[in-house]
Amino acid sequence: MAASKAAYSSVSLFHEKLLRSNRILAICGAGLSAASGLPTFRGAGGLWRNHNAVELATPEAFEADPGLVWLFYAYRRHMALEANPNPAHYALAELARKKPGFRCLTQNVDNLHVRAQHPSEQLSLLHGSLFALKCSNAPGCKWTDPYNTADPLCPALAPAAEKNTDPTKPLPLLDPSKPLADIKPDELPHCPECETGLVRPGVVWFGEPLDEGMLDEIDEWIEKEPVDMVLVIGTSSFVYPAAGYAERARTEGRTAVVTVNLELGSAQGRNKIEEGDFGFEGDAAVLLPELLKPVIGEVEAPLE
Ligand code: BV8
Repeated sequence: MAASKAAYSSVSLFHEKLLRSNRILAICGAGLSAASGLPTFRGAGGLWRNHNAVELATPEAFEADPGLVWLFYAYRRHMALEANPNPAHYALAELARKKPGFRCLTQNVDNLHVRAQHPSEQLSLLHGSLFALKCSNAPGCKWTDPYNTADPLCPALAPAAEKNTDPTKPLPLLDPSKPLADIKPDELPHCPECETGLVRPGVVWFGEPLDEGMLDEIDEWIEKEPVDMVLVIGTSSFVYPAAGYAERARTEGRTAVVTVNLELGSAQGRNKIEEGDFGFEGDAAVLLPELLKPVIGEVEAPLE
Protein backbone atom coordinates (compact mmCIF):
# COMPACT_ATOMS: atom_id res chain seq x y z
CA MET A 1 0.00 0.00 0.00
CA ALA A 2 1.69 3.25 -1.18
CA ALA A 3 2.59 5.89 1.40
CA SER A 4 0.30 8.94 1.34
CA LYS A 5 2.11 11.77 -0.42
CA ALA A 6 2.07 14.12 2.60
CA ALA A 7 3.34 11.47 5.02
CA TYR A 8 5.99 10.42 2.47
CA SER A 9 7.77 13.79 2.71
CA SER A 10 6.87 14.69 6.30
CA VAL A 11 10.05 15.65 8.21
CA SER A 12 8.24 15.51 11.60
CA LEU A 13 6.94 11.96 10.95
CA PHE A 14 10.42 11.03 9.77
CA HIS A 15 11.96 12.42 13.00
CA GLU A 16 9.54 10.36 15.09
CA LYS A 17 10.54 7.20 13.21
CA LEU A 18 14.27 8.10 13.45
CA LEU A 19 14.08 8.54 17.23
CA ARG A 20 12.42 5.08 17.50
CA SER A 21 15.00 3.47 15.19
CA ASN A 22 18.04 1.64 16.55
CA ARG A 23 19.07 -0.50 13.55
CA ILE A 24 19.70 1.82 10.63
CA LEU A 25 21.38 0.99 7.31
CA ALA A 26 22.62 3.66 4.89
CA ILE A 27 23.43 3.02 1.21
CA CYS A 28 25.37 5.92 -0.27
CA GLY A 29 26.28 6.90 -3.83
CA ALA A 30 28.06 9.62 -5.77
CA GLY A 31 25.34 12.17 -5.02
CA LEU A 32 26.58 12.28 -1.41
CA SER A 33 29.90 13.72 -2.59
CA ALA A 34 28.42 16.06 -5.21
CA ALA A 35 28.47 18.99 -2.78
CA SER A 36 32.19 18.32 -2.27
CA GLY A 37 32.67 19.13 -5.97
CA LEU A 38 33.07 15.54 -7.21
CA PRO A 39 31.16 14.60 -10.38
CA THR A 40 28.59 11.80 -10.24
CA PHE A 41 28.49 8.93 -12.75
CA ARG A 42 25.11 9.82 -14.15
CA GLY A 43 25.85 13.53 -14.17
CA ALA A 44 28.75 15.33 -15.80
CA GLY A 45 31.13 12.67 -14.47
CA GLY A 46 29.50 10.00 -16.62
CA LEU A 47 31.77 10.91 -19.48
CA TRP A 48 35.53 11.36 -19.14
CA ARG A 49 37.11 12.66 -22.35
CA ASN A 50 34.29 11.06 -24.33
CA HIS A 51 34.96 7.76 -22.56
CA ASN A 52 32.05 6.29 -20.62
CA ALA A 53 33.27 6.12 -16.99
CA VAL A 54 31.60 2.70 -16.59
CA GLU A 55 33.62 1.33 -19.54
CA LEU A 56 36.89 2.67 -18.12
CA ALA A 57 36.12 1.00 -14.77
CA THR A 58 36.71 -2.52 -16.14
CA PRO A 59 39.62 -5.00 -16.18
CA GLU A 60 39.26 -5.15 -19.95
CA ALA A 61 39.89 -1.39 -20.32
CA PHE A 62 42.96 -1.64 -18.06
CA GLU A 63 44.25 -4.60 -20.09
CA ALA A 64 43.73 -2.70 -23.35
CA ASP A 65 45.17 0.70 -22.30
CA PRO A 66 46.52 0.86 -18.72
CA GLY A 67 47.90 4.38 -19.38
CA LEU A 68 44.48 5.79 -20.24
CA VAL A 69 42.78 4.06 -17.31
CA TRP A 70 45.50 5.25 -14.94
CA LEU A 71 45.07 8.83 -16.15
CA PHE A 72 41.32 8.48 -15.42
CA TYR A 73 42.02 7.25 -11.89
CA ALA A 74 44.92 9.64 -11.28
CA TYR A 75 42.55 12.51 -12.17
CA ARG A 76 39.90 11.22 -9.76
CA ARG A 77 42.56 10.75 -7.03
CA HIS A 78 43.67 14.35 -7.58
CA MET A 79 40.09 15.65 -7.45
CA ALA A 80 39.27 13.63 -4.34
CA LEU A 81 42.44 14.87 -2.58
CA GLU A 82 41.52 18.48 -3.44
CA ALA A 83 37.93 17.93 -2.22
CA ASN A 84 36.71 18.01 1.39
CA PRO A 85 34.01 16.01 3.17
CA ASN A 86 30.71 17.94 3.25
CA PRO A 87 28.08 18.25 6.05
CA ALA A 88 26.41 15.03 4.82
CA HIS A 89 29.58 13.02 5.48
CA TYR A 90 29.92 14.57 8.97
CA ALA A 91 26.23 14.01 9.73
CA LEU A 92 26.51 10.28 8.93
CA ALA A 93 29.72 10.00 10.97
CA GLU A 94 27.97 11.61 13.96
CA LEU A 95 24.93 9.34 13.50
CA ALA A 96 27.31 6.38 13.75
CA ARG A 97 28.67 7.70 17.07
CA LYS A 98 25.16 8.34 18.45
CA LYS A 99 23.53 5.13 17.12
CA PRO A 100 25.72 2.00 17.61
CA GLY A 101 23.13 0.14 15.49
CA PHE A 102 23.95 2.30 12.43
CA ARG A 103 25.80 0.78 9.44
CA CYS A 104 26.91 2.78 6.41
CA LEU A 105 27.51 1.04 3.07
CA THR A 106 29.14 3.33 0.51
CA GLN A 107 29.71 2.88 -3.20
CA ASN A 108 32.00 5.93 -3.17
CA VAL A 109 35.74 5.38 -3.56
CA ASP A 110 36.71 9.02 -2.75
CA ASN A 111 37.69 8.38 0.90
CA LEU A 112 35.55 11.33 2.12
CA HIS A 113 33.64 9.26 4.70
CA VAL A 114 36.98 8.23 6.24
CA ARG A 115 38.24 11.85 6.21
CA ALA A 116 34.99 12.83 7.99
CA GLN A 117 36.09 10.48 10.81
CA HIS A 118 33.27 7.97 10.21
CA PRO A 119 33.87 5.12 12.71
CA SER A 120 35.52 2.43 10.56
CA GLU A 121 33.65 -0.49 12.16
CA GLN A 122 30.37 1.11 11.02
CA LEU A 123 31.52 1.82 7.44
CA SER A 124 31.81 -0.59 4.49
CA LEU A 125 33.69 0.56 1.39
CA LEU A 126 31.73 -1.65 -1.04
CA HIS A 127 33.78 -0.73 -4.12
CA GLY A 128 37.18 -0.11 -2.50
CA SER A 129 39.15 3.16 -2.49
CA LEU A 130 41.00 5.35 -5.02
CA PHE A 131 43.84 5.51 -2.46
CA ALA A 132 44.32 1.76 -2.10
CA LEU A 133 46.69 0.12 -4.57
CA LYS A 134 47.11 -3.54 -5.48
CA CYS A 135 48.95 -5.72 -8.01
CA SER A 136 47.12 -6.47 -11.25
CA ASN A 137 48.34 -10.08 -10.85
CA ALA A 138 45.96 -10.38 -7.88
CA PRO A 139 44.78 -12.74 -6.52
CA GLY A 140 48.02 -14.58 -7.54
CA CYS A 141 50.16 -11.75 -6.16
CA LYS A 142 48.86 -10.48 -2.82
CA TRP A 143 50.81 -7.16 -2.76
CA THR A 144 48.72 -4.15 -1.71
CA ASP A 145 49.34 -0.61 -0.48
CA PRO A 146 46.25 0.18 1.66
CA TYR A 147 46.66 3.99 1.67
CA ASN A 148 48.70 5.86 -0.95
CA THR A 149 48.02 9.53 -1.74
CA ALA A 150 51.00 10.23 -3.99
CA ASP A 151 49.77 12.87 -6.50
CA PRO A 152 50.91 12.28 -9.16
CA LEU A 153 51.59 8.59 -8.57
CA CYS A 154 54.41 8.71 -11.14
CA PRO A 155 55.81 11.30 -13.60
CA ALA A 156 53.82 9.90 -16.56
CA LEU A 157 50.58 10.72 -14.68
CA ALA A 158 51.54 14.33 -13.92
CA PRO A 159 48.91 15.73 -16.37
CA ALA A 160 46.25 14.42 -13.96
CA ALA A 161 47.60 16.50 -11.09
CA GLU A 162 47.89 19.76 -13.00
CA LYS A 163 46.32 22.80 -11.37
CA ASN A 164 43.77 24.39 -13.68
CA THR A 165 45.37 27.83 -14.18
CA ASP A 166 42.47 29.16 -16.28
CA PRO A 167 39.14 28.04 -14.72
CA THR A 168 37.23 29.39 -17.76
CA LYS A 169 38.82 26.61 -19.80
CA PRO A 170 38.57 22.87 -19.11
CA LEU A 171 41.79 21.20 -17.90
CA PRO A 172 43.68 20.13 -21.06
CA LEU A 173 43.42 16.59 -19.70
CA LEU A 174 39.61 16.81 -19.90
CA ASP A 175 39.51 18.40 -23.34
CA PRO A 176 38.90 15.52 -25.79
CA SER A 177 40.15 17.73 -28.65
CA LYS A 178 43.62 17.74 -27.04
CA PRO A 179 45.44 14.46 -27.72
CA LEU A 180 46.68 12.56 -24.66
CA ALA A 181 50.32 11.55 -24.26
CA ASP A 182 50.52 7.82 -25.07
CA ILE A 183 51.69 6.36 -21.75
CA LYS A 184 53.64 3.10 -22.18
CA PRO A 185 53.17 0.34 -19.57
CA ASP A 186 56.86 0.62 -18.54
CA GLU A 187 56.20 4.27 -17.57
CA LEU A 188 53.61 3.05 -15.05
CA PRO A 189 54.28 1.75 -11.52
CA HIS A 190 54.96 -1.98 -11.29
CA CYS A 191 54.38 -4.28 -8.33
CA PRO A 192 57.41 -4.17 -5.96
CA GLU A 193 56.73 -7.80 -5.00
CA CYS A 194 56.24 -9.83 -8.18
CA GLU A 195 57.87 -7.10 -10.30
CA THR A 196 55.85 -8.23 -13.32
CA GLY A 197 52.34 -6.98 -12.52
CA LEU A 198 51.27 -3.38 -13.09
CA VAL A 199 50.04 -1.60 -9.96
CA ARG A 200 46.30 -0.94 -10.28
CA PRO A 201 43.77 1.10 -8.25
CA GLY A 202 42.29 -0.84 -5.29
CA VAL A 203 38.72 -0.38 -6.55
CA VAL A 204 36.18 -3.03 -7.64
CA TRP A 205 35.76 -2.88 -11.39
CA PHE A 206 32.59 -3.92 -13.23
CA GLY A 207 32.57 -7.70 -13.63
CA GLU A 208 34.78 -8.14 -10.58
CA PRO A 209 33.48 -9.57 -7.30
CA LEU A 210 33.24 -7.45 -4.18
CA ASP A 211 35.21 -8.56 -1.10
CA GLU A 212 33.55 -11.81 0.02
CA GLY A 213 34.35 -11.35 3.72
CA MET A 214 32.78 -7.89 3.66
CA LEU A 215 29.64 -9.16 1.84
CA ASP A 216 29.21 -12.02 4.34
CA GLU A 217 29.62 -9.63 7.26
CA ILE A 218 26.96 -7.27 5.82
CA ASP A 219 24.57 -10.18 5.21
CA GLU A 220 25.02 -11.34 8.82
CA TRP A 221 24.33 -7.80 10.06
CA ILE A 222 21.13 -7.54 7.96
CA GLU A 223 19.85 -10.96 8.97
CA LYS A 224 20.72 -10.61 12.69
CA GLU A 225 17.58 -8.56 13.58
CA PRO A 226 14.94 -6.54 11.68
CA VAL A 227 16.21 -3.21 10.34
CA ASP A 228 14.19 -0.14 11.42
CA MET A 229 15.33 2.23 8.71
CA VAL A 230 17.27 2.22 5.41
CA LEU A 231 18.66 5.56 4.17
CA VAL A 232 19.22 5.50 0.37
CA ILE A 233 21.35 8.59 -0.23
CA GLY A 234 22.50 10.14 -3.53
CA THR A 235 22.44 6.93 -5.55
CA SER A 236 20.65 5.95 -8.76
CA SER A 237 20.55 2.37 -7.41
CA PHE A 238 21.72 0.98 -10.75
CA VAL A 239 24.75 -1.00 -9.71
CA TYR A 240 24.50 -4.40 -7.99
CA PRO A 241 24.85 -5.81 -5.44
CA ALA A 242 24.67 -2.30 -3.78
CA ALA A 243 21.27 -1.54 -5.37
CA GLY A 244 19.70 -4.66 -3.87
CA TYR A 245 20.34 -3.94 -0.18
CA ALA A 246 17.40 -1.58 0.46
CA GLU A 247 14.77 -4.20 -0.37
CA ARG A 248 16.83 -7.00 1.17
CA ALA A 249 16.92 -5.12 4.48
CA ARG A 250 13.20 -4.37 4.40
CA THR A 251 10.89 -6.09 6.92
CA GLU A 252 7.26 -5.41 5.93
CA GLY A 253 5.57 -2.97 8.31
CA ARG A 254 8.76 -2.43 10.31
CA THR A 255 11.39 -0.91 8.01
CA ALA A 256 11.13 2.61 6.62
CA VAL A 257 13.07 3.03 3.36
CA VAL A 258 14.08 6.69 3.12
CA THR A 259 15.28 8.10 -0.22
CA VAL A 260 17.37 11.30 -0.16
CA ASN A 261 18.13 12.46 -3.70
CA LEU A 262 18.43 15.62 -5.76
CA GLU A 263 15.92 14.07 -8.19
CA LEU A 264 13.67 11.72 -6.25
CA GLY A 265 12.25 10.44 -9.55
CA SER A 266 15.69 9.26 -10.75
CA ALA A 267 16.22 7.12 -7.67
CA GLN A 268 12.73 5.99 -6.80
CA GLY A 269 12.17 3.86 -9.87
CA ARG A 270 14.28 1.09 -8.51
CA ASN A 271 12.92 0.68 -4.99
CA LYS A 272 9.31 -0.10 -4.14
CA ILE A 273 7.54 2.63 -2.08
CA GLU A 274 5.68 1.17 0.87
CA GLU A 275 3.55 2.60 3.68
CA GLY A 276 5.91 4.23 6.18
CA ASP A 277 8.60 5.03 3.59
CA PHE A 278 9.92 8.56 3.12
CA GLY A 279 11.39 10.60 0.25
CA PHE A 280 13.23 13.93 0.50
CA GLU A 281 14.30 15.80 -2.62
CA GLY A 282 17.35 18.07 -2.50
CA ASP A 283 21.09 18.25 -1.87
CA ALA A 284 22.19 15.56 0.60
CA ALA A 285 24.69 18.01 2.14
CA VAL A 286 21.75 20.29 3.07
CA LEU A 287 19.08 17.70 3.85
CA LEU A 288 21.00 15.15 5.97
CA PRO A 289 22.09 17.50 8.80
CA GLU A 290 18.43 18.63 9.03
CA LEU A 291 16.91 15.17 8.85
CA LEU A 292 19.32 13.71 11.43
CA LYS A 293 19.31 16.72 13.79
CA PRO A 294 17.10 15.13 16.55
CA VAL A 295 19.85 12.53 17.03
CA ILE A 296 23.08 14.32 16.02
CA GLY A 297 22.28 17.93 16.97
CA GLU A 298 24.10 20.69 15.06
CA VAL A 299 26.96 19.24 13.00
CA GLU A 300 29.55 21.71 11.83
CA ALA A 301 31.72 20.74 8.87
CA PRO A 302 35.18 21.94 10.05
CA LEU A 303 36.34 24.86 7.91
CA GLU A 304 39.23 23.43 5.82
C1 BV8 B 1 29.76 -8.22 -9.62
C2 BV8 B 1 34.30 1.44 -8.41
C3 BV8 B 1 29.96 -10.56 -9.68
C4 BV8 B 1 35.11 1.82 -9.60
C5 BV8 B 1 32.06 0.80 -9.20
C6 BV8 B 1 22.31 -7.72 -11.37
C7 BV8 B 1 21.57 -7.09 -12.32
C8 BV8 B 1 22.24 -6.38 -13.34
C9 BV8 B 1 23.62 -6.29 -13.41
C10 BV8 B 1 24.34 -6.91 -12.47
C11 BV8 B 1 23.69 -7.64 -11.45
N1 BV8 B 1 24.66 -8.15 -10.67
C12 BV8 B 1 25.89 -7.78 -11.15
C13 BV8 B 1 25.71 -7.03 -12.25
C14 BV8 B 1 26.77 -6.46 -13.04
C15 BV8 B 1 27.30 -5.13 -12.48
C16 BV8 B 1 26.23 -4.08 -12.48
O1 BV8 B 1 25.58 -3.83 -11.50
N2 BV8 B 1 26.09 -3.45 -13.66
C17 BV8 B 1 25.13 -2.34 -13.77
C18 BV8 B 1 25.76 -1.28 -14.64
C19 BV8 B 1 23.80 -2.79 -14.25
N3 BV8 B 1 27.85 -5.30 -11.15
C20 BV8 B 1 29.15 -5.67 -11.07
O2 BV8 B 1 29.87 -5.88 -12.02
C21 BV8 B 1 29.70 -5.84 -9.65
N4 BV8 B 1 30.42 -7.06 -9.55
O3 BV8 B 1 28.56 -8.30 -9.74
O4 BV8 B 1 30.60 -9.29 -9.54
C22 BV8 B 1 31.03 -11.55 -9.76
C23 BV8 B 1 31.00 -12.56 -8.85
C24 BV8 B 1 32.00 -13.54 -8.92
C25 BV8 B 1 33.00 -13.45 -9.93
C26 BV8 B 1 32.99 -12.40 -10.83
C27 BV8 B 1 31.99 -11.41 -10.75
C28 BV8 B 1 30.74 -4.71 -9.34
C29 BV8 B 1 30.06 -3.40 -9.33
C30 BV8 B 1 31.05 -2.30 -8.83
C31 BV8 B 1 31.63 -1.50 -9.97
N5 BV8 B 1 32.48 -0.42 -9.47
N6 BV8 B 1 32.87 1.74 -8.66
C32 BV8 B 1 35.06 3.30 -9.90
O5 BV8 B 1 34.40 4.04 -9.16
O6 BV8 B 1 35.72 3.69 -10.86
S1 BV8 B 1 30.40 1.20 -9.51
C33 BV8 B 1 30.31 2.95 -9.51
O7 BV8 B 1 29.17 3.26 -10.29
C34 BV8 B 1 30.06 3.57 -8.17
O8 BV8 B 1 30.80 2.99 -7.14
C35 BV8 B 1 28.55 3.38 -8.01
O9 BV8 B 1 28.27 2.08 -7.54
C36 BV8 B 1 28.05 3.47 -9.45
C37 BV8 B 1 27.51 4.84 -9.72
O10 BV8 B 1 26.24 4.89 -9.11
P1 BV8 B 1 25.89 6.09 -8.07
O11 BV8 B 1 26.94 6.19 -7.04
O12 BV8 B 1 24.50 5.87 -7.66
O13 BV8 B 1 26.05 7.41 -8.97
P2 BV8 B 1 25.10 7.91 -10.16
O14 BV8 B 1 25.84 8.99 -10.82
O15 BV8 B 1 24.60 6.74 -10.94
O16 BV8 B 1 23.83 8.54 -9.41
C38 BV8 B 1 24.00 9.67 -8.60
C39 BV8 B 1 22.65 9.89 -7.92
O17 BV8 B 1 22.81 10.98 -7.01
C40 BV8 B 1 21.53 10.29 -8.89
O18 BV8 B 1 20.34 9.60 -8.51
C41 BV8 B 1 21.39 11.81 -8.67
O19 BV8 B 1 20.06 12.23 -8.84
C42 BV8 B 1 21.80 11.93 -7.21
N7 BV8 B 1 22.40 13.22 -6.84
C43 BV8 B 1 23.21 14.01 -7.59
N8 BV8 B 1 23.61 15.11 -6.87
C44 BV8 B 1 23.06 14.96 -5.62
C45 BV8 B 1 22.28 13.75 -5.60
N9 BV8 B 1 21.61 13.33 -4.52
C46 BV8 B 1 21.68 14.13 -3.40
N10 BV8 B 1 22.41 15.29 -3.34
C47 BV8 B 1 23.10 15.73 -4.42
N11 BV8 B 1 23.78 16.88 -4.33
